[in-house]
Amino acid sequence: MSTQGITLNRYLWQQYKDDKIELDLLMVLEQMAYAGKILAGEISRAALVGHLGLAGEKNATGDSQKKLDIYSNEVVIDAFSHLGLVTAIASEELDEVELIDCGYDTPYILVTDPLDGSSNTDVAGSLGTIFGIYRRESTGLCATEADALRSGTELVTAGYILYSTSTILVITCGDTVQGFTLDPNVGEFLLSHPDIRTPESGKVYSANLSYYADWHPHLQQYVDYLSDRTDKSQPTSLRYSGALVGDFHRCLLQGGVYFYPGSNEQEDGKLRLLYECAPLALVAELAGGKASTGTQRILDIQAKSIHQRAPLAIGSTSAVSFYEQFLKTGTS
Ligand code: P6P
Repeated sequence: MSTQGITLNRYLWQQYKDDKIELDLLMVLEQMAYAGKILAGEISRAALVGHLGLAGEKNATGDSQKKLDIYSNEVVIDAFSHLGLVTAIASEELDEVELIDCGYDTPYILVTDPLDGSSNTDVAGSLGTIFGIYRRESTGLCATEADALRSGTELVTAGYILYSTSTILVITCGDTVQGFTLDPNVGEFLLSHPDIRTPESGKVYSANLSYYADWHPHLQQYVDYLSDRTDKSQPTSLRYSGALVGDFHRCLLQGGVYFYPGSNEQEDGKLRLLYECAPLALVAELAGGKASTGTQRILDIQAKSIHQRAPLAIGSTSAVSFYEQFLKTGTS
């Protein structure tokens, strides 16, 4: 490894000196990276330490919780408790917004899916942590749920950690998107994907086609069009891992579109707006991509409840726009 590797801390310190990031936000991102390092190690050892399988509970949105879901949530909470920077957390694994550090001047709110892709935990599939940071608006000693019910346009920063063949931290920093790869030999995230830009189009589309029969007819026609593989300006290769973070990361770097639409059974789909769709939508847009429900920009949606769901189409601008057009008209 080159000794010239730029660590996350060195990168963020330079951004601070260039007035691109505030010092307290630097610390918040460092803490998220710290949680990611712990989770990367624990996920890779899960089978050896009894962390596979179900925990026997369901989370607030009815998903069966895996042992790693609960462990990941605890790691993230511990990383921010009593730090004096994050006053409350809205998490997929918590029924309500959890106050973790009351204080009149504790500035930030964390929204997070501590472990995205839980169906992959027992089969060594890719997993992720999704996070977004809002500046607190309330002024009392303790934050309120309203501090977390925001629109994505208010996010101060957002990103994700992908646990796969390597552990990659992607963050928004100002109006840029930066990627760092964990070097386990030194325990540091090193800058590996500077200034990420999403290609205008791409080969891959990512969706669970087993729900095809339950989708809007226009969406069925869209999938039929892609499956025909003759329009090379649109995605022609299907990739679906069961982990949004991994499937989105592919679209972010190589272009393409991930979509999880509403259906006859679930009108707003499965994904949660606050801690899955909005943080990734900020990453997508700052990298030159697009994120919508199919009819509305994700970042414009004001969250009304912390576990509110939203349909999602995210990735290359042209691919998402084509998806929106087909959903509206049923034709190319
Ligand atoms: P399905 C994981 O639970 C998740 O939230 C995303 O990471 C993933 O893309 C999707 O749900 C998988 O859902 O219905 O295809 O199993």
